[in-house]
Amino acid sequence: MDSNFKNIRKEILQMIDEVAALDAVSECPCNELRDKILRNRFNLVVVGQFKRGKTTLINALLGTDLLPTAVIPLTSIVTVIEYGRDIEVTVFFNNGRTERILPEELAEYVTEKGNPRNEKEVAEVLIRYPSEYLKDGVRLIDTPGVGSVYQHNTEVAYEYLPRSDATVFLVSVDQPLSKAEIDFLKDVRQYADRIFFLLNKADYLSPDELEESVEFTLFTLREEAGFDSPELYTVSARLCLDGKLKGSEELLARSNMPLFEDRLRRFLIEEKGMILLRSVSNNLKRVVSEAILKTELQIKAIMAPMEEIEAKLRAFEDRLREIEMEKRDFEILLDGEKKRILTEILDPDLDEARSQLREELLPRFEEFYQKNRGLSPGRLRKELGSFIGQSVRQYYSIFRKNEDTRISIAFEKVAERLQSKINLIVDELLRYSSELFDLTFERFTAEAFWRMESSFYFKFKDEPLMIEMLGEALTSLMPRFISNRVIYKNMKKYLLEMIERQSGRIRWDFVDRLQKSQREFRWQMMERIDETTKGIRDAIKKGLDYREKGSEELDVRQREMLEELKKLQDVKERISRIMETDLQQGTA
Ligand SMILES: Nc1nc2c(ncn2[C@@H]2O[C@H](COP(=O)(O)OP(=O)(O)OP(=O)(O)O)[C@@H](O)[C@H]2O)c(=O)[nH]1
Ligand SMILES: [Mg+2]
Repeated sequence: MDSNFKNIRKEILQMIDEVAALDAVSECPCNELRDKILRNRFNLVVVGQFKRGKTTLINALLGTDLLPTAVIPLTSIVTVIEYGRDIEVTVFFNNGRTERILPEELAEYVTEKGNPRNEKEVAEVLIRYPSEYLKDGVRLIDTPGVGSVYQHNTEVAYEYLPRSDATVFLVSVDQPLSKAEIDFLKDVRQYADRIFFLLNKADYLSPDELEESVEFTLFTLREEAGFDSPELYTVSARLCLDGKLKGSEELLARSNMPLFEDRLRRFLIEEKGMILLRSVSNNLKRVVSEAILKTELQIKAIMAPMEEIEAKLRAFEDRLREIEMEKRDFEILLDGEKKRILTEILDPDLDEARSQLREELLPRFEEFYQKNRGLSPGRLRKELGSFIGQSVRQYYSIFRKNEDTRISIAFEKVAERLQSKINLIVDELLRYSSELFDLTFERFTAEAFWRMESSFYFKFKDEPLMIEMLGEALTSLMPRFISNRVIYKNMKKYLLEMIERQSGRIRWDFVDRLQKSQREFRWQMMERIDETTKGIRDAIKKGLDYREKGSEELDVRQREMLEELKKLQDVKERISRIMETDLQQGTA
């Protein structure tokens, strides 16, 4: 089945190359379509409470002891593994710095033991690894345990889930689902159609016990977490890894993993992958149809009576003036949508964050003061200052990560919707021109297709959050001899101010980024219309230019164009055929 996907993918890439080589086709959309296929990744996120075997599962899928696993809560940092020709491990730090390390050094960065409470300020680790498993673009994401001792670990799972193509949620046979797990699952129920449940460590139980465990887990998932039809597999990640390391088919079979691996690949590569190929083909067909129309226009401009062409050109220009108005409407709409994201998502979220932070932090601040009130004034001031800096920073950096996901998803939705509008305008323009010149242009709706890398999320995701530290000015302004009570009061005021000020900064930062995204998107959309207009104009003008040339040259050109037209029509037929057979919905 996989090879089916590979073949279709290859064939589409081949057609893109053919199309790109043709005169009538502009190169840019072809490059974009090619990139879309080549750069595609299937993100597989592994989540679950600590010690359920997440890291072991990833090692098992890869068939190697790459990632460190242990009996104590271990993974503290998100680790992303994707295909690379050679092993290459890169650490991304919170402040934007990156560092290449050796695979043996991984534990020093991604584990709680090697990097307690993330004192090294690691944001994420990326491993490139030469595994067949990853070759088709599967990207594995290991996360720290949900509901673990460190709150931020849970948040990480929330951040990655909306972006995943498939999520594996690990449960273990020896422990019933905990409250933390159930709470988490309730929250992510909306992604149910891409969550697979693994009941891991099946090797602990006898077949009878296992059956009981499956029933109980399914019952909990349905009744308590609210999953209507959870897809559950019992496996042993460890047996699978052992089996693969030792080359033992028997262990592998006992691990029960092949069944799940099969299902996962089918889901990722076939369902997700086919959707992508379908969308690319559809868009390629549109590119080709446009090129056909332009070529026909050129031929027409050579053959038709001059007065007729001129009259039609005038009508075309009139139509363009109407399009100018549609462009303005589009801009107003886009601006309104941006404002809506600000007022309906960002501002309420910030309000909530501020009040939550106050509620959480004030009692902790009070407690911290009580514990340290015996210190000298100078020390106390310093301790309180770093307490404030640390807790405010930690809270807001998590907030910002989550908000990033929320806002980027909202923006992408808007972009997708508005892009369909632009497609309609472009199609309408093409249809109008073809009718005007008595040509046929097939109407079809290609779905929205915006360049991934220009989306909000990808552009801004990893910028570090700047938190202003306790200003020198503030501390030095305080008189030297001052009671601890007064310091406490001043610092409390300072804490409240920090909460406000950081929220303001974050807001400013989001607004700025939204504006940039809006501009970028607007520019791309306008360009799309302008390119179409220019394409039509140029085609007619080229045709007219040829009329001035000698009849011999004209003949040659005409023949060339007819040949090109034939090639275009041929590719178009091939695309249609693939879309109607291999890519047809349901056959994937
Ligand atoms: N018996 C048995 N033990 C397993 C299995 N899978 C994992 N383990 C063990 O469970 C322990 C935890 O495994 P990890 O893979 O580190 O678990 P994790 O979910 O990544 O843990 P954190 O990173 O701390 O959240 C290790 O001692 C593993 O060897 C399994 O299928 N069977
Ligand atoms: Mg782990």
